[in-house]
Amino acid sequence: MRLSRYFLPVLKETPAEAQIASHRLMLRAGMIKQASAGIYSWLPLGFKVLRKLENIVHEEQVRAGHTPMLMPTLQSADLWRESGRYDDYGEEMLRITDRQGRDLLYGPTNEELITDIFRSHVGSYKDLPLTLYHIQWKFRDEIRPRFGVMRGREFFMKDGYNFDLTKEDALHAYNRHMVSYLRTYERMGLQAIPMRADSGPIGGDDTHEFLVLAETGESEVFYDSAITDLKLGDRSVDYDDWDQCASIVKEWTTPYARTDETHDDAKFNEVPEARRMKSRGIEVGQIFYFGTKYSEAMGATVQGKDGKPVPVHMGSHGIGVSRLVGAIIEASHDDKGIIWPEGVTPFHVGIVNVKQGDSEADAACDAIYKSIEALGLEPLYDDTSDRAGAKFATQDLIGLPWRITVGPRGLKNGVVELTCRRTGASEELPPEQAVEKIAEIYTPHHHTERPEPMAKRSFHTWM
Ligand code: 5CA
Repeated sequence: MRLSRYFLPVLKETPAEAQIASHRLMLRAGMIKQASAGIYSWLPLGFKVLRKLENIVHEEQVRAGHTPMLMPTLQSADLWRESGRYDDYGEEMLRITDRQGRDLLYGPTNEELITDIFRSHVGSYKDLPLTLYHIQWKFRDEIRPRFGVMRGREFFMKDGYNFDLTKEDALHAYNRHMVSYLRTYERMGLQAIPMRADSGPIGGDDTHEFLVLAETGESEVFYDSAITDLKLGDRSVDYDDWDQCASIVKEWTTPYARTDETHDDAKFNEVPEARRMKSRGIEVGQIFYFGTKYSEAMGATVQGKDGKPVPVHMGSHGIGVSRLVGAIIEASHDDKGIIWPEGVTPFHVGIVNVKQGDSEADAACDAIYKSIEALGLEPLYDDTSDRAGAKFATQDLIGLPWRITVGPRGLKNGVVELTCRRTGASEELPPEQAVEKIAEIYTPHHHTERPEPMAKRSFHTWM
């Protein structure tokens, strides 16, 4: 992409309404614009990151054996009356009446709708296990929307629902979700710690939240620092292997890690003092096992092995996709701007022409641009007539992990400059070698967060 043809409305001033870094930086980098309280337009740069995260979520869900679909944003109130949640959900639910006087609502989650689909089409234990999910906009009329996309009213969420014959089967589904979530967050360059949590309006006893540690997080968290050493890395996971999934879950759930809702001082004090950590965290996902709560209320039964109808065991599992954009920035930025992890960056490399209009510099930039595109990577070429200083500031603000700087002085010596956004380290090298380095950096074997071969990482690999 050439910047002169893109839409990147960066702001010089820090917007007064933004209290935390990610909100400030998303506004300044031209990623989002507030449409009304807690509701945002996703401008091209923000939209690109959102789509990248969505794609990673899809790939990891499909890898775990879960099936994508799409349910609508508007739901019939009648379904929610069946489960009893129409009245229970309270003021957070946005209720709408259509011209026929029918009660609708903008879905805050989809347990009822998916259970209705299930009971209409699935009748036998032979059709189980089944896990269906979608990634769709949700609406919760939060009393205090704040921190930009972090606590929005309209937000983008992956929600998945497992249907199983027995509790044991459903607990395997729970474990499978936990493992697939660990992998998902790692690919995004994040560490998200599963913590025993409270189930709230979703219901059920077994639930974990996934928290990214950050000063600005809304939850208070208590954990054994040993858990921060755990990494899934590139170990291969067989999602049908109950024992393997259970042992990974055990590894992550043995060290103490809880939110303030379930914190237990006595248990926490058993952790050696030097490893006892108290911090704040951003909740980027939550998994639930709630047994037959919805299937009993809504008559979702299957014919069991003995021919008798049995209510299915269910769980639901959510990832806050739009919130993750903010969470990644909270975890990865400096005073100059965002620093994208390579797995989610909107463009792979920035090209800065310090002397636009200089025929040699222009030609060198064009050549680099074309060779990077030929690698299947996306460069963002700043071909505007801005001063070099302004171009660098924009690059630092929008946080592409790598920058190639091209100018007449370097070109006289046959070199360009390759700069790493995270460390600030620069090296001078011939243009072809800079391109080779970029190719090498984005080759999958370098990055455990990106286990898929490059050719398979196009937009629709999960379909
Ligand atoms: N039905 C279950 C699982 S699908 C459910 O709704 N879970 S949840 O309430 O925990 O939401 C899932 C994830 O959505 C949360 O972990 C959080 O990351 C994200 N989320 C929830 N509320 C908001 C909000 N107001 N703004 C942005 N993201 C949110």
